[in-house]
Order: sequence, then C-alpha cells, then structure tokens
Amino acid sequence: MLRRSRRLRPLALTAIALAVLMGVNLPPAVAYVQDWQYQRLINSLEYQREFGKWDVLDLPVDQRVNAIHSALLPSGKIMLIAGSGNKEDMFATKALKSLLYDPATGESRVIPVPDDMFCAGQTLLPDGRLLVAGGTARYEKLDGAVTYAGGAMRVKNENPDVARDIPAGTEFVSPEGKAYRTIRPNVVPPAAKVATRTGATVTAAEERVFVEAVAPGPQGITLQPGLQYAITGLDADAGKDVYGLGEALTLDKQNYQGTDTAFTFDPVAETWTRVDDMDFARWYPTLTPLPNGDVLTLSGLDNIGNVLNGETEHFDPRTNRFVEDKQLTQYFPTYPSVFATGEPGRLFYTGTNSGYGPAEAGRLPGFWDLDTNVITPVPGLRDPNLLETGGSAWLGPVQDQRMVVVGGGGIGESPLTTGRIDEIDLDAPDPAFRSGPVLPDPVRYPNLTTLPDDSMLISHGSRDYRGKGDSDVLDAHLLRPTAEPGGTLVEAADPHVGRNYHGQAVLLPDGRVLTAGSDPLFDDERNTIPGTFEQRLEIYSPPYLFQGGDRPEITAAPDTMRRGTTVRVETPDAERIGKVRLMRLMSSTHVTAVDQFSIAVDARPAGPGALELTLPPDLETMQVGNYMLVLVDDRGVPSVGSMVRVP
Ligand SMILES: [Cu+2]
Repeated sequence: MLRRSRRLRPLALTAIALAVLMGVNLPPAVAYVQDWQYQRLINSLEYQREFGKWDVLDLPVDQRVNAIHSALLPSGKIMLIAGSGNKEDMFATKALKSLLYDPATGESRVIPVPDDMFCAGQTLLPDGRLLVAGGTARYEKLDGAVTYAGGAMRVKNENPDVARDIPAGTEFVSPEGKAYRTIRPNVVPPAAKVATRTGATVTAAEERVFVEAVAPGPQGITLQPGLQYAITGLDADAGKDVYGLGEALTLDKQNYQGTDTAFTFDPVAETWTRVDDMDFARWYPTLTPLPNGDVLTLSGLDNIGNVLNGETEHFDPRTNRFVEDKQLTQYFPTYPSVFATGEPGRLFYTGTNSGYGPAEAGRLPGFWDLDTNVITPVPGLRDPNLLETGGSAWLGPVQDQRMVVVGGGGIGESPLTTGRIDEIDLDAPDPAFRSGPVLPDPVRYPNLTTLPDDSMLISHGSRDYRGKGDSDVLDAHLLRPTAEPGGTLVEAADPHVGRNYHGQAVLLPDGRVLTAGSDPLFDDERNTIPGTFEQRLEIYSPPYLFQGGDRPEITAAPDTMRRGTTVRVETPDAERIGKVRLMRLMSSTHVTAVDQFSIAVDARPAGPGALELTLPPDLETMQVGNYMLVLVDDRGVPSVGSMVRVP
C-alpha cells in the first residue's frame, strides 16, 4: 500500500492543527493521532476490501521458535522448522526444534527434530510426508575466529571386503606427528574389486571428511597436501587398508558445513523418521519435485563447507533412497530456483538463488535438459547480476507457463538491490524475459505466494543484505496475471512485522497466507546492536475475504483425483463458480519455494448443487502430489480448500 506517510499526509496536517490548538507537546501528539487514524483506516471494511488485512499472532512464549522453513501439510497444519535456528548455543546443546501449528484452531506443539535441519531443503512427497534433506553439521567460523586449523581429509579404504566406520573423534596423525580429528561420524565403503583374467584389481574407496587439529593455533597448520595420515588405534593390518590423505589444513575462515542426513515428517503420526542418507552433505540445497513425484536434490555446501560441484541426487519416495545421478552435473549456487516445466525432461532455472557461490558460475537463467545435461540460457532479464536473494514463481496457473523473477540483490553483502519483476513465457517459440512492473522499493528476500484467485502476494524483504541499516520493506503488493508482461501490480495492506533473511510465507487452506521468520544482522540503523530473530507469525487475509456475502462452499469432493478423469464435486454454489484451481501444498525457505504452483481445472455444472471437473491428462500439468481443491466464485472469492491427492 502507500507508505504511511503518503497516505496519511492530510490526516497528519489535521493532527498538527489540533495539537497546536490544544497546546500539547507536538511530536508525540502527532504520532498518537496519526497512529489512531492509521489504525482506524486499516481496520475499516472499505480499506480491507481493497487491500486486505494483516494480523500478528503472538504464540505463548514456550511455543515461539526461530522458523527457518515452513510447509503446509495434508492435515492442514503448518510445519515450521527451526533446528538450531541460527543460534550456535542451541546447536551446541542440541536444542533442535520444530513447531506444528494448526491455523484452524490456533493451537501449536513443539516437536524436537533429530538432527539440525537449520538450512536444509524440503518438499512434500506424494504420500503426504514432508521430506527434509541436509542441514547444519557445523556453524561457520569467520576469519580470525578459527582457533583449531581445519580442512579436508580424504579417508581411503583399500579393503574390498569391509566398510570402515569413522566415528566422530577419529584421530589422524601425520608423519611428523601432527594430530587431527573428525567431528561427524562417517563410513568409508569397501574398495571396488574388479575381476581380471590374471586376478583382480582393487580401487580404494574414498570419503572426504572434515578434520580439525587437536592442538590449537599455528602449530596445527599443515600446508602440504597429499601427506598420508595414520588412524590412531588401528592395528598394523587394518592401518594398511585405511588411512587419510590430507589436504591443506589451515586457520582460514571455515564455512557452514552440511549434513547428509534426511528425514520425513508423517502428518498423521506427527513424528520424524530418518530415511536414507544422501551421498553428499548439503547445506542450502534445493529440493525440486518432479512431475512423477520423485525429487531432485541440488546444490548446497558440502561437509567441508564448499559449494557442491554439480553433484545431483534423485530421491525415490517409494524406496526412500537417494541415488546420485551422474549424468546431471550442472553447477548451481546454493538454493537455486529450479522448477519442473510443462515439457517432459526439461527444468527451468530462473537464476535466483540464496547464499553461496562465485559470481561467474551457475548464474545464468535457462532451460536444463535432463537428457543431455545441457543448460540453454535465456536472454532479456533486467539486472541479471542481481539474482541472489530474489524470488521466482509461476504467474497464474502452471498451464500458462508464465514465470516471474522478483527482486534480488548483488552477490554476498553487495548493497545493490532491484525491484524488477520480469516475466518469461516458457511456451513461447523463443523464450525470453520481458520487462514487467517494478516494485516501488528495491528488495531482497521477497516472499511470493500464489493465491487461489491467481494473484500473487509479494510481501516483505529488505532493501539491503539481511535488513542492514534498518532496511526492512514493510510493504506488500498483489501481482495480477493480466496480459501485460509480468502482470499488473496493485497495492496491498502493509505487514506490521518486517521479514528479511530466513523469512517464509505459505498459503493456508482457508485462503490466507502465513508468514514467519526473519533474521536481521542488526536491530538498529547504525548496525551496532546484534539482530534479534523474529519469532512472531503474521497472517495476511487477502481482499477476497472482505467482499461480503457467503464464500463458495465444497460440501463433498473426492480426496483422490486422477489425471484425465472427470470427477463430481458437490457445492451449493455451482452456478456462480468462476474458476477451479488445484493449489499444490507448498513449502518455503530462504526465498525458495520451487514446489509452489496451481493447476487450472475445467468445470461445468452437473445438475443442481454439483460441478463436474475434467482433470488435465498430462503428467507435466497434473503432477503427482498433494493439493487443495479450491472453487473460486465469479467475484474472485475462494472456497476453503479441500485436500486432494493426485497419485
Ligand atoms: Cu540459512
């Protein structure tokens, strides 16, 4: 909406005049009257019909968590994952949390998580479980803060018959007697043995693990790579088979390190279960669901703290296993926005991402062909150097194949930020970005949420990196998918709570939007007071909830819908339904929400009190997964969503 100052200018003048007349202390009086008038304005029905309304939720103190990840579950509840919540003391004491929040009742429950899922990847699986992969193995240590030299040790196993456990604390000793130890448990698989005509060749297996020096300070530094390290406590025979080859071990800055563990949350039992480990540790990975329900696991920082070099894993929800796809080796910065498209075997990378990676690699938006592993770049995007911490989402239903890129900034702590909204039609003969509207404030970390009436809520974010300089953008807009490139931008009510880094937004079954999390570096304009994690939730009620009259209602609908079939849905509002949408249950973290989309469904009246829906026949549209069926009336007012599974 209009900045408070702009919209309230006439009101403020009245307030000043009144205060002068009454002879009171001017600034507080103006502020008081302004605030009173502002509250009266935003709580008026006329205002809410046009701009919607934000409500801050204050959960009980013991229910407040540092939400990093949000996901809507088929139970209608929201899973908010904190893990250690970017608090190193919580990490150290293993105070690792998630919060299950029920927006229908307002009730919530803290559920401990079994490993630190802080900055993992997540998406909902076809059977309704939430998959969470990766997370934090170790917090970063900045330049000057590293007291124990560290780096990578390649642990070799030449024995083809047995795997070797490398427990946390395993000690490696160099020829000159310097000792290093591991901090996470590892397993080195058996060596590979291939029979030949004359016998067999054995190729040693290798696991690259992080070690740090036992001795503090410079005496722990070993710059020479390739030294062979013996493992303390092994007998001579075993020691021949298993040993370390050290890389440079230094006091340089140490990045956050990822875990290779993965878990699912069962929305019925409401419990976390460990599944197969990934082949690679990942911190800041993207989990892109594929139309058949499988999940691609992309990018992230590995167990040493380096961005993965394109290693891509495929998760099969039937076997609960990750398998590396050695054909797919594209390098992406962390949290890349990679989406399944309407064409089989073709993904689209918008270029937005969040976190880590050099300027020159994996930054160009383009189509990724999974058969050839080739990325074909697309032209036309404004501010192509400002894609970090930007948002990407489908504009309108997924059949339209219109994608928008919103906001973003330069790499790392660059002060550059953009408010551009550019659109690309992926179905066009020569797809290229076209310039759309521009947000009044340039913004990093904008939350994009697709609503059932096809408009998109663009909310929050900050002008500068992690809200620096008190730069939160307390602003929201609705982007409507008109024929204009990038749609038409209209104002929405201002949120009360700022959200920058580590913020999220998810669509709720009742058509509202829940927002959570924010992790500013500083709390003040001068960047002197360390930032406080924002634990309040805030819910947006879009204008369609203030149009008066009854919302359309679904009285009966199947809970399973198959591609290409017709189904009957009972509703007393059949005659006034304007459109029908299947809204994919979404998850959100670090401006990344690649599993969010809606499907337009053809509907026609089927006798009194019923609609007949014709479901899209193709897998790329009607993707396997969990959705909400929403009926939207001819005024744009949606029903409450009815949970549907597409098998
Ligand atoms: Cu993070």
